[in-house]
Amino acid sequence: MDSSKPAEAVKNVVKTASGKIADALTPDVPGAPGSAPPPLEEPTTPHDPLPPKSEQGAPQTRTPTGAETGAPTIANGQQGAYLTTANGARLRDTDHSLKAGPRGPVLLQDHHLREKITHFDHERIPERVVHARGAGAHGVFTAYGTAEAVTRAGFLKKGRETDVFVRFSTVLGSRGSADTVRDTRGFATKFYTDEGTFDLVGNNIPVFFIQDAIKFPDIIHAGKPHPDREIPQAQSAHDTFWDFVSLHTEAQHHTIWNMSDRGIPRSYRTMEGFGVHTFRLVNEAGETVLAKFHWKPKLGVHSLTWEEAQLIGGIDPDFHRRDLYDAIEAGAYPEWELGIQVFPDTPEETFAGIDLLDPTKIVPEELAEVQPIGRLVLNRTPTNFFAETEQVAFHLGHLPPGIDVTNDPLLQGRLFSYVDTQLTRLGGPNFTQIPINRPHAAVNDMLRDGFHQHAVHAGVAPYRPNSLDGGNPFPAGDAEHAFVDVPVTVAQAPKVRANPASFDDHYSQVRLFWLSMSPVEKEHIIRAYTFELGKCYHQTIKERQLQSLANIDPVLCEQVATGLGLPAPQPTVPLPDVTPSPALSQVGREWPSDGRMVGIVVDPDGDLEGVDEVRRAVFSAGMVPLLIAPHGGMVGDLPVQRTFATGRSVEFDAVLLAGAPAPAPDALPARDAKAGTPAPATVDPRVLLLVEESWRHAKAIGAWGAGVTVLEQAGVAGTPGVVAAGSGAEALTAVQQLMAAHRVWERFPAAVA
Ligand code: HDE
Repeated sequence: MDSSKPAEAVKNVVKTASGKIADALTPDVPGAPGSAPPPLEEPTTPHDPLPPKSEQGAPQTRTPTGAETGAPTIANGQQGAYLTTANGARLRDTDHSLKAGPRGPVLLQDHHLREKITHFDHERIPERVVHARGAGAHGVFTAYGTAEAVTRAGFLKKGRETDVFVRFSTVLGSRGSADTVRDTRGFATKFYTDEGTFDLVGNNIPVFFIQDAIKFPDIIHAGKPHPDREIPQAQSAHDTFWDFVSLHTEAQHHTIWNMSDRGIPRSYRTMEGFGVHTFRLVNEAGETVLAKFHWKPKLGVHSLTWEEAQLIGGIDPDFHRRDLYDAIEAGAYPEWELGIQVFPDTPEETFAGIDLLDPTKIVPEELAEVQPIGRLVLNRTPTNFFAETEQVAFHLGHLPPGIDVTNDPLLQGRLFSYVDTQLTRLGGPNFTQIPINRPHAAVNDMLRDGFHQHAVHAGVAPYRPNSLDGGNPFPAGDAEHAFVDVPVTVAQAPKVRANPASFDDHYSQVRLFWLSMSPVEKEHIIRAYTFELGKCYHQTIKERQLQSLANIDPVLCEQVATGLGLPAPQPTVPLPDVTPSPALSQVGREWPSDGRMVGIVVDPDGDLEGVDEVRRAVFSAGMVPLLIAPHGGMVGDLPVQRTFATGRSVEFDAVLLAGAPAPAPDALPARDAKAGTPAPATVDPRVLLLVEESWRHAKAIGAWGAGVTVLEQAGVAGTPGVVAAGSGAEALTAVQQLMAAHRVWERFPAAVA
């Protein structure tokens, strides 16, 4: 067999071993591990490594100093058909250690055993101290050219395309924690520009808990699990978190965002992103403006419900990373527009009375429009999680010419922290030479040696000035696009440990956020505070946080106090008269449904032809159909992705009922808790649960044919967002229209205005 054609070789083995079924079970539904279906028998004919899956990308093969090598990206991976040592010597056996006889002791001379075990012993590196849990993807950024007037950054010139790598993350949890916890999400983007790498290291929430970086260890120690019992994992619902934020009231603005639906995104694809700080942009003429960066998702901002988030935490803790990878594999590429709010660079560094250096404040979009400057498309998943997502190292100081920092004291501390943390995490100072971090620009930095040095520097004079290396490297001027720190005038002032007085307003924008929410979003916020504070042990901490809520809004405070069984305190600050910002609400607009998951309940005795048509129509509409059947394998000619026993409503954005399947043989309470107590129903109890949960989470539900009777048995027929249609096509069209608003909001009653 020709070993240069590995995919072909494996395909042949698969065909003969498992025939038609293997092909049919892995149709267009994303998520198959490996680039070819595995054969039943262990393959024994040597061939080269399988190619990566078609949707997988990898860092370009650049040298450590940024030069293109022209080698394909798979050259970074394993080579050849045969098992070798780390030094390339071929091995005959890796299953037995070298022993003094089959029953004898293992010999110290077994270099292969020692290499294998020693390397394994050192596979782990320290996880990130924050943002440990994350998922990344490759993509491309295309500039509109609309920022050319305000910045000379080359990658923002019209039509320029720049490779990017984006890493999304939660903040508090460990590397193995669940994706759907209530938390802030990181949104860090590495632009490999030809003028040096630009890292935009942002979050999905536009404000931060603290105004000065020196408080970062405090807020993180408060949010992380308690140091004695190390619980709770990846949660803010505990005493130390609420102890800190109720005492340190500048955290209240970020906290209300976390308690809102923004704290539990539906998907990374449905998150906004924010640079948070104000940056300074410089154009060709040396003129400056202040600016804030925003990412706007093509699919709009959507969130889970708290109940969904909790269920998914157990059912599919990898929900967000799976969603990201599956969407890319399905061709529903996640997309955002990058936008900027632009402000005049005045000595006061304020806009409409808002201090632009205070990272606990936003500038409402109604006051300063977000102007789109480019489009980000994520179109390739990583080939190797560790090499790419784990080893990627972001740093706020990775700035191209045209983008500079401001004196925001939070930003200033971050400029120190990111390089510092990589020294420990990535084991030395050469982390920019790791493939995912290699710049796509020529590097000539005079930094030398250190652990894991990959460059082979020539010359004898890594210093300036020199004559021995002919004077190289030379300083660049404006013509060569040098990064020049903007010569901002620093106002004369005493050296102090203090904040500007404007930083003392901790409540007005929290109130602004609250008043900008729709009634249903307010309900969710009330429930979130009640849940989180309800999890606190100490009454004093709840009372102290209620005081902060009283300073935000009396209705919010009263409602949460009622849930906690405590009296609502009076405000201690005057409640400001603020103008709401409708742009902050997620409700009321319509968005595309690309890459959404549609569950289709199938009855093996029902309309299978109709199911096949609907399944195809879901694919053509850019969504992913998952068939839910009484048993796995095939139903007729259709492959099943979920069974009544393995599926759960929270995986789906909408549900279609193609039949009324009778209780399956495994609908036994003894075997599947979801089967519940046997009921007189003629429909499988797991299907009824699916419909009830989908209804409770305000998802669109459609049915046709016998499926309509399920709606009746579940008691949801005729309610908003529940469609009894004449055909599968009709049901799908109606459900897709409903999905545009994300949820059937009328189903959430609201007690507050
Ligand atoms: Fe970070 N932050 N941060 N942060 N941050 C880190 O860097 C830090 C802050 C953000 O996917 C660490 O490589 C300080 C704000 C993201 O790899 C560390 C302060 C914002 C990520 C660090 C902040 C962020 C990090 C941990 C207070 C939004 C994940 C590992 C001044 C604008 C990046 C690492 C990734 C990661 C320090 C506050 C975003 C320790 C000192 C504000 C998205 O260096």
